[in-house]
Amino acid sequence: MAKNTKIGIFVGSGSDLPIIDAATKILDDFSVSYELNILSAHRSPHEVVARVEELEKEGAELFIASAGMAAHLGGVIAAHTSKPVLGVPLGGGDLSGLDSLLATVQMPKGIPVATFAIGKSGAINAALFAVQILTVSDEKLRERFVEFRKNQTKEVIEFNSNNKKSN
Ligand code: RP5
Repeated sequence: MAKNTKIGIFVGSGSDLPIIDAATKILDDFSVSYELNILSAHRSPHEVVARVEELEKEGAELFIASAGMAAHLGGVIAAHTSKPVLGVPLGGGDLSGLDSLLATVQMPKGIPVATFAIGKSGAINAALFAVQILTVSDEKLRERFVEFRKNQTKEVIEFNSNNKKSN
């Protein structure tokens, strides 16, 4: 059964939600459909795989996986789909995210996980990159993305005008 969910988002724990909210906000702003699942590669592996496979059958075009500590979520999802997987490592553990960064980025050849920065910046960039992937086949979305970038630049220039100092 084909639904209209473009992006499957998975986080490993409810404790990850405050960070992934930054990604879903971007997707909301671009009116890109997603489904957010809180399922762990370790604590509920069968449910992760089942939902990834269902989402792909339903028409999802890519996945975002975000987890902390020994973050295997991106790799497990990538192993069960042919769609692109964007990985967002999270801080918060004793190693401040270096653990999840390495666990997410150091994939063995053959099963890529495109890995972003640790934490909120990575979550935002993964969402923006997901939008960029979708712009390849969606001209209207591409126009909105270009507009977003222009506005972002404008904000930087305005901030500079209002705050620069000299003596
Ligand atoms: C990972 O372990 C989760 O993604 C989370 O970032 C981390 C800690 O999980 P909790 O113990 O807070 O549930 O699986």
